[in-house]
Amino acid sequence: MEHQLDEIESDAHRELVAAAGDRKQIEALSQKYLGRKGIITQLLRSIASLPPEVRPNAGRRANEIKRRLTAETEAALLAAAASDRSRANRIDVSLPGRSHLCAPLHPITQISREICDIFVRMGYDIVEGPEVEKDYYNFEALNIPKNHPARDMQDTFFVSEDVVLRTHTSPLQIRTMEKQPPPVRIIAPGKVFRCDSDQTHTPMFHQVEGLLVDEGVSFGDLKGTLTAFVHQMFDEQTRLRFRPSFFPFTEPSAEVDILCVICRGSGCRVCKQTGWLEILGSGMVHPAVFENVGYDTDRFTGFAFGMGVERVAMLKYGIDDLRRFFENDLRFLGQF
Ligand code: 2NL
Repeated sequence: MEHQLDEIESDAHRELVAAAGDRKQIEALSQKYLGRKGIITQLLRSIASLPPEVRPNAGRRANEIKRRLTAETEAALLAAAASDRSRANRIDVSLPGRSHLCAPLHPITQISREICDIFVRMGYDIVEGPEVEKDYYNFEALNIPKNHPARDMQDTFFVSEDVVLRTHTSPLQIRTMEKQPPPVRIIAPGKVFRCDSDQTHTPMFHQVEGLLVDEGVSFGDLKGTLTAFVHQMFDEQTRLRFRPSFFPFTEPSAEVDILCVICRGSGCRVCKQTGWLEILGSGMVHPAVFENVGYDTDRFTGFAFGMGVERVAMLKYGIDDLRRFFENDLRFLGQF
């Protein structure tokens, strides 16, 4: 009897292992061994007719086997259900992939980043800040007095008497200088606002300004830095010239022209027959600006510059109408 029980258990175990993952087969095996007419069930019934001295042992063994096989069958059914589920969730790697429509960055964003990257490689830090500014940071601190034409209602969006939409990103540079002593090497990109709208002006445009302050900074440093910038932004062969100019916040001031990228200097409609295109304004920081932020003007000098991103983008890509950047025509924007 005991030998018979061992054999039944090992047979059932072997068959269950072979049926792994197949729910129908496992259920059939459960019936075959544990069902109402199953082998183990019948065996348990037959124990009653055994001689009394072997009955307890045989009964215990048979019940043990029944318990073990029941547990094994349940485990096999659970495993089969789990593998059914994972088969249903299986990924068909032969299916064609779904393509994603990936938009390029707006050309203004691309050019703004390209300008900043050139200065970041020279060791400048990027600073960003509020588009709504106090009159003080936008004008007063920059040596633009109360009666200056730049403050005219025609140029500035006023939020209240002493709050404006910034007309340049210089307020960020004033705020930075207020917070830290020299040396300062920063680049300030962002949106700026002027109350002006026609063929060549939009009420909002983008600017990048730069500022460097340290001991012994000269106009030669300004020329070298801006020449390196133009050569990286356009190409190494691009010729440039520094033309005297005026800004209230720099002295001396210079505007930088590049040789016309369209006619190469011979004169055309784009350069208005001058052969040159203005790309940025610059100068040595006015001592009055340094005094406003508490910098020692005997010890420190610096240069600053500013450029319109739309203008640089138009020159670089040969775009003739500023409004293209704001129409959101994907056929135009997708070209960059
Ligand atoms: C232009 C000219 C310029 C500056 C911006 C500046 C900033 C500080 C002090 C002194 Cl905090 N200057 N910025 C200097 C010269 C020119 O921009 O044509 N921008 C579009």
